[in-house]
Amino acid sequence: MKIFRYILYILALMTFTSLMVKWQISPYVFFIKDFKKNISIIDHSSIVNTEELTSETKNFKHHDFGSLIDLKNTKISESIQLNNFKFDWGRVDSKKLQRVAAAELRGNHIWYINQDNEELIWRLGLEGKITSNGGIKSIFSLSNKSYAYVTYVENDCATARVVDLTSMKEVLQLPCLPNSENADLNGAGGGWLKLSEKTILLAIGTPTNANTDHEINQTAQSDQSFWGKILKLSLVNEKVIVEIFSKGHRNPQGLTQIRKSILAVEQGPMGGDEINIIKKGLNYGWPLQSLGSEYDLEPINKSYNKPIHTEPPLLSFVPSIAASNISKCPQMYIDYYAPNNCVAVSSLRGKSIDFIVYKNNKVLFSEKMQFKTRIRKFFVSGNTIVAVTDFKGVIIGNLKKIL
Ligand SMILES: [Ca+2]
Repeated sequence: MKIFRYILYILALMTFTSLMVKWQISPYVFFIKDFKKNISIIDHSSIVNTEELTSETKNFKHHDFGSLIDLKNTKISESIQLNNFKFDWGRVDSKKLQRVAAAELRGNHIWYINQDNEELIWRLGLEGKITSNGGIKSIFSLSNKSYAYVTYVENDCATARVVDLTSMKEVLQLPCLPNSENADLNGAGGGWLKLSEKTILLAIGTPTNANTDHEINQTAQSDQSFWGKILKLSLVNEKVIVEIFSKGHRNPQGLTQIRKSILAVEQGPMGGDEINIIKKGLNYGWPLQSLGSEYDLEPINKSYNKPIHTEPPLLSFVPSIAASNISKCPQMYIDYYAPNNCVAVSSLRGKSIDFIVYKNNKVLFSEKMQFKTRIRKFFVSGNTIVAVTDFKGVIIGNLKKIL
């Protein structure tokens, strides 16, 4: 009889525990529900996860480049429904924010710098030379120094350089683009990924909208050119050493690491944006191969074996979304779909953040969060996403389970 009562007691306890876990029922459930109704601002405590943050600009000699936007107390005005989640978000406006070159989360603030920031352009000695959509494309650090990847036009030469922002000396000078009059420096890439304190991958594009046979596009296949490559920059004895990591890239604007894989997004021509899994020494095909077409709709070769072997993308976007950035997915989304992998991609033309779930180089499905503004960069911290738009301020929101 005693044992029977004991079993009954255990069963009751198990049922209560599983209800608490599954439906998150607690003795305070009714109180919490009422309380939540009144909250319409972002719970900013989840933004601040300083352990995840690495400041690329902490070594700026002058800390007055760029601007800060306060994300605290952002009002939630919108909600996006996904299959099992919702994303409640709001927007903070900023009149000064345009097309950003770099941004980073700093606690409750986001720091950003526009691509045409006058002060930095002046310090770089490039005033009056930021034409053909040029400007600062990215800022990153190696050891205790910050660097800028900047594109510009000087005496009909469209080109790019990497500059040490402490000494203002260039550590990498790219050659003039051939037939520079066809350059569109929006296509110069700029995605980067820190591999270690002193090593970084920096993605350089082939900046033109001309057809695949144009000399600018052809540089992507040349081992003698840094255009159209993902480069590995290493700081060795205070000197930056540059080597080619992978080739055949068109306009790679974002790089990230998911588990042990390096993933990059690049913009294609008319259709054919790509997510690629980047491995050292491989050829990602541009301009020999693309699932998009020329802008005049002439087809581009679809074979990965002819004329030479090139790597197929993990996923291609047709039509183009103008993929702008790539990062990990929010934590509860990762957990929900584990053991599969998840990567998030933002877009300018598509005005979206897509979650792409894949396994063993195969995409299983994707879910889209549709916004109304072009998204240039985004950050994922826990279940919070902060997204920097073009000209329309900053989006901040939290992913929640619907159930
Ligand atoms: Ca490709």
